[in-house]
Amino acid sequence: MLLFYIAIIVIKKRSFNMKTKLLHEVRAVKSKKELANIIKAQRISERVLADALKELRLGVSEIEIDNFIKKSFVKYGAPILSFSPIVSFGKNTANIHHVPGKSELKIGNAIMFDIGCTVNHYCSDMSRTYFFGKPTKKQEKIYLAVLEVQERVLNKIKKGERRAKVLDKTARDFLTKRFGKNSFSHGLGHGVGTVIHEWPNLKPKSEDILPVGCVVTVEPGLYLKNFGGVRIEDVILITKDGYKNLTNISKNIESAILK
Ligand SMILES: [Mn+2]
Repeated sequence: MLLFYIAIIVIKKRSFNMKTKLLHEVRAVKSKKELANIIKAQRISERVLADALKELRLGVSEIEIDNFIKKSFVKYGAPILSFSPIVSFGKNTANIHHVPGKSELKIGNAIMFDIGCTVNHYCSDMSRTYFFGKPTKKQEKIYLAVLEVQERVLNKIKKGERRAKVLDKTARDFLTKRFGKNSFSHGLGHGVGTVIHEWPNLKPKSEDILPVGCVVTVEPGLYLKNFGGVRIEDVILITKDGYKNLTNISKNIESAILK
C-alpha cells in the first residue's frame, strides 16, 4: 500500500514538473500584443533615461536622480516599475545590489543606471553606464570589453545559437579571462514578460533553449571591487533568423562619455 502511494506521488510530481516547464515555455513566447506592451515600456524607460542624463551635475546625489527617475515614470504614464531603479556613482557601480544613497557625483565617476517600468503589466529592463567626464584608461578598457562581449553574444544569437548556457559561457570566458574569476558576478540574462525575471535563464548551468518569440535581456557586466563597474543591458526578441534588438539608446563609448 505504501509503495502504491509513493508511486502515485512520483507520477504526480513528474506530470507537475512537465506542466510547469511547458507553462514557462508557452509564457516565454510573446504575442504581438504582449510584445507591443514590452516595447512601449522600453520606449518610456528610454525617455526617462534621456531626461535623467540631463539632471546629472556635479554634487547631485544618487537619491536625487533616483527620485527624478521615479517621478519621470509617473509623468510618462508608467507609475508601476519592473523593479526599484538602480542608480550608482563611482565605486558603488561595482556593487550589483547597490541601493541609491547619498553619494554625490564627482568628476571622473562612472554612473550606472538599471531601470524598467511596466505597461499593462509587461516589463522593460535596461542598463547603461556612463562616465562623468573623460574616463581613465582602465575605465575605458572595462567599458569596451563589456560592449565587445555583448556584441559577440548577439552575433552568436544571429548565427543561430539558442543554448542559454553557451551564450552565458561566451560572455563569461571572455570577461573572466581578462578581468578575473569573480569579475562577472551574475547571469548573462533572463526572460522578460509580466515578471521581470522569467524563463529562460541565461546562466552557466541552464538547460534552457531560447525559443523564437521570447524576449530576453543580454546584460554582461564587469565589477571590480573598490574601483567600479560597467553593465550594458539590452532587451532583445529572438526571431527565426536571429534577433531584434528592442533597445533603442546609444551605447558606443562616445555616447557613454558625458561632458
Ligand atoms: Mn535585467
